[in-house]
Amino acid sequence: MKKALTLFAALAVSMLALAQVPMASGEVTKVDKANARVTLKHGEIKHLDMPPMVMVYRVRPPQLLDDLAVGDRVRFAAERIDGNYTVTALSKAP
Ligand SMILES: [Cu+2]
Repeated sequence: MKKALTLFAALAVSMLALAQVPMASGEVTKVDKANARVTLKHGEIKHLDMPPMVMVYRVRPPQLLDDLAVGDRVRFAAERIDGNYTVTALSKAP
């Protein structure tokens, strides 16, 4: 029971963290599954102080790259983790 509660608490915290990262818009210009990297042409990302640009992001988890192709328009959450710009959530834009 205690284990389940701890798991639930961890899940709630991670969902909260996810909810606090604003989603940005972008277009995929390169998918690098071997290195778990994606290149995105993105709009302004205020919480990271970024103007629109093309840049490479680390992807965690790498499975976010499954079914992703060059030219796809996406919504994504980017965070700075250990000094690396990292995509932590990603979905194709409708
Ligand atoms: Cu950028």
